[in-house]
Amino acid sequence: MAHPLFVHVESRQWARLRLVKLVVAIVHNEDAGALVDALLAREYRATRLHSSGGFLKQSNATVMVGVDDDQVDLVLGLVNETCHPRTQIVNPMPPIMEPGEFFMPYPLEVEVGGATVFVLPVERFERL
Ligand code: 2BA
Repeated sequence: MAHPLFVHVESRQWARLRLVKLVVAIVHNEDAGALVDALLAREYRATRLHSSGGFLKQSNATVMVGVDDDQVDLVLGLVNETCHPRTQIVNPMPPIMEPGEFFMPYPLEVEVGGATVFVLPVERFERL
């Protein structure tokens, strides 16, 4: 019977199924370069996507890294070292006003990042 951690790849050849995770890190644009460089320096493979935040509607970066299970903490350590929290000022949208009403917009300060990270199980990982 097939072992759950092994897969039959060709006749009489069995390869160990690797337990792989996908680390998805949403980071500040200014930190993304340093994060990708740190990952590549340690020979991790990474993909950087251009993204934007739903709340601030400002550009940020999403970095995807496929790694073996036992490497996840090392990758999270690199995210922690390279991505720093910062505050950003948001100008709130004015509400719908009745005639004679007025709205005094107070800029709002929000803390963004260091990073928002999801770690997902990967069912199958192949480089063909
Ligand atoms: P944004 O959605 O543009 O959010 C930027 C920052 O604004 C957030 O920082 C948080 O401090 C604040 N914020 C977001 N939604 C808010 C709300 N409903 N009320 C008050 N303040 C709010 P972070 O939490 O560090 O998130 C940074 C970026 O990470 C987000 O940019 C978004 O692109 C992503 N993100 C955060 N949480 C997520 C989640 N649960 N799912 C998917 N993406 C997420």
